[in-house]
Amino acid sequence: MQINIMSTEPYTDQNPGTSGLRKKVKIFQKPGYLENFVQAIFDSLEDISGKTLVLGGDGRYFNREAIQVIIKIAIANGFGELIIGQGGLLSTPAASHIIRKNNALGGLILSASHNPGGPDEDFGIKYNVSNGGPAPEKYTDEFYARSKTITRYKTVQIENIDLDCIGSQAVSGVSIRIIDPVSDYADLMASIFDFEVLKNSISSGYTTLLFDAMHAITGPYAKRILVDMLGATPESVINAEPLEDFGGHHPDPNLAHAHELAQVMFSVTAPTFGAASDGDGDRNMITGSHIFVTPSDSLAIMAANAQLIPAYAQGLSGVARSMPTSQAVDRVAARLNIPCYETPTGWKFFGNLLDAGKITLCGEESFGTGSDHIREKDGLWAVLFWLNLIAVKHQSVADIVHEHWRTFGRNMYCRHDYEAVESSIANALITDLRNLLPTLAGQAFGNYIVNYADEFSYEDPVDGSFSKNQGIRIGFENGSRIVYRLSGTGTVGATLRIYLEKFEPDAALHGQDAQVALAELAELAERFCEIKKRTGRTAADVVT
Ligand code: VG1
Ligand code: CO
Repeated sequence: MQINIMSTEPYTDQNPGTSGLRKKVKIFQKPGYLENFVQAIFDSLEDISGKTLVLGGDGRYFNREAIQVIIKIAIANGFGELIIGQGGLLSTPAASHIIRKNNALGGLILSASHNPGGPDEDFGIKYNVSNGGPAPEKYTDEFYARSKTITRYKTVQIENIDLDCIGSQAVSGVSIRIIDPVSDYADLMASIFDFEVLKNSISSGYTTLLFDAMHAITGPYAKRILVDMLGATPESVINAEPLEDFGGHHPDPNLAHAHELAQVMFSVTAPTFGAASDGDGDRNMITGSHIFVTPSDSLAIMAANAQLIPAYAQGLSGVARSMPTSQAVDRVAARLNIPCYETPTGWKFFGNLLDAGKITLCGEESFGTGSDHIREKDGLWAVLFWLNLIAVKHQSVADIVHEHWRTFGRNMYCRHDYEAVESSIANALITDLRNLLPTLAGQAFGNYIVNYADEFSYEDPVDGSFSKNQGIRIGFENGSRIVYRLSGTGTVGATLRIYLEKFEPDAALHGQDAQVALAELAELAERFCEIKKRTGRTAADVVT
């Protein structure tokens, strides 16, 4: 095999964020940009000779081209086997499962998740390690360091691989397997949930459902599992065909972007259950007839009811949530007498806890929930979890949520995002907040007395690794919190996220609109950071 050593110039901006390297497609198309990053990853891995690499993406614009480039670099770097989803497609959770199932060294997942796709939109690439989870920081730091000094990459000159034809072939001595992207994942789901109960609940008409795949990766998965295997009507899955530009939309499962679903769920024709997933299939939004379940509540409800699901009938070893996620799940953990871990934002921080068996379920406020079945968050898994709960509890989504609040109290919660803020403004805002922190403790603001004001850092209880500057948090004596973070997944300027949380024990007040309940906290949040004043904006771009 003839390996070509190509000389290249390093780029200085290949620092992976919360979930891999995300940039505009145009940046990925710069000469050597993709090649450098992939080679930097391979250079950082210890021994790849003869090992297996899993490869696939969410089907967005540039997915197929990127896969052909990566195949050639992977062959030149000595991998023994490449496993690729047909059409270059693999959802993030399916990729995680396939890495684990095949004892692969790792995988490259091509996605910018919920960011829009198309020639002028976003692309992304993420390396997952052998446990199937996102590369921890010690890896990503190395990828970045290597990318800054790289002077050459290796490739081979071969014909493009036919990505559409399932089967194996040997190319330059490397086995290339094109697999069905759905089958293994569907089998895994059938091993976790009670598919018989689900089928009955759907065929009897007790559960009617609507799943919005948002023209992203979950279409084929949802059709196979919900329609073919569980018997839902074909109309139950909408926007099911993956498109390179997601039909021009943000494949972001929230009430703002999944508006087609939201409209139906709050209408007279609403089915009992509605859900949506994101670009790469790891996020989920759960709704019922006339009710939206916040992701933080969803995690807590799953934890409280997990024993009703076959795979979790033994109970949970523990749970975890990212720091800005509401403390609703903490209350469940306390009741169940199991540990609850608080990690920085990003799924990579759950991997060690899952591997060590310290937790069974985990989640984030950003529409992400998952379990120890893989090492990524998993959108369809969450959908099936809820469908399974509805079927065995024989309760509506609204009843399940309201009963949960009555039992545990309600953590009123919402997040305000200010997108594409000029970086200099965002950085100054964070610096000023940092300086304000030491002055806040003990101060009273109306009914809110500051209990602590600090910057979150995390020591991994398994390997002792330490992550600092993971978000600014201001906690009050009544348990309320304001959290500020800059996003690590955006591609334009900076995105400021403000997370607001207030605990409401009084059942008579559980029906309140969260925005109303959190209005005073929102004002305090503005008073501390002055995002509106600094940017001249009058409101957040997205409220979830
Ligand atoms: C966001 C979310 C975070 C999530 C990450 C990746 O990160 O807040 O909870 O893990 O996206 O999700 P950030 O740094 O922008 O806040 V995904 O579905 O975009 O891979
Ligand atoms: Co995603």
